[in-house]
Amino acid sequence: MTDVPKSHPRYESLRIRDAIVAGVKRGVTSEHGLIAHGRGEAYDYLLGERTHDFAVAAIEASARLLKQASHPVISVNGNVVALVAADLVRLSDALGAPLEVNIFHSSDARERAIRDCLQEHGAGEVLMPTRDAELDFIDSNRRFVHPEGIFRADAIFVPLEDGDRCQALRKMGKAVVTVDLNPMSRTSRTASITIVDNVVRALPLLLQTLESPAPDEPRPEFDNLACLEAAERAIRSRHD
Ligand code: PTJ
Repeated sequence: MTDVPKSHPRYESLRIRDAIVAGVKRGVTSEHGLIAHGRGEAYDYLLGERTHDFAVAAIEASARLLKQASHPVISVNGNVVALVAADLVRLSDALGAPLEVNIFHSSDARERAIRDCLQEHGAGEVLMPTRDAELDFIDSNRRFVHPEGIFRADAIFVPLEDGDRCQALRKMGKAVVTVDLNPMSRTSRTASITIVDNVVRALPLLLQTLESPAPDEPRPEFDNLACLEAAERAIRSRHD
């Protein structure tokens, strides 16, 4: 960031904005991604720009679900690669889960740029969309997937998902873990687990949770709708 001092009260938020803008300039993030980011910023502001207890509970449940999955896959789009590419590669290593490019705003060039960016951050093979496997229940470009990735997955980690694909994946019987700052979005309400937090805070915490020993005592069953209600209360009260 060229001209904003670290002492600026909005420094962190401005730093993240710079990362998204750099993603657009580099060809990994779509211009629409800037608008999606702005929406996320608004919710983050209302949530006090911090990780709440309901997000920590969702992160713990996500770590358990992803660890227990027999074929977990990490689905990657242009926004998350601009913001947390290195963490996505670490997550893929920690889970032994492939990274798969699957974007909403269709573009072959952007798909390749996303793959290259992940590989610059240390990823090995990155699965790409193919014409060999198609998801059911969805008409958009996102139905084209890799036969060894999302198509075969029993659990998919897909931060900043769109509602249509989330619904399609759930209808196909797959577990979906998402990160979405909007607890009212269709994705949030359809996913198996929604982490209502900024992806830049949630990913390091998810990694930390995966790397820590699992607690001995049994954990209570995770209730996604209760978690979303807690997030809405936090937004409305601003001091939860
Ligand atoms: O690279 P592509 O083509 O796949 O496009 C990616 C975006 C994110 C642009 C695309 O999937 C899209 O349009 O998403 P939506 O439907 O606008 O949804 C984005 C959701 O993510 C919204 O509910 C935002 O509040 C939320 N969001 C935005 N930024 C963040 C976020 N949630 C967590 N962390 C963020 N940094």
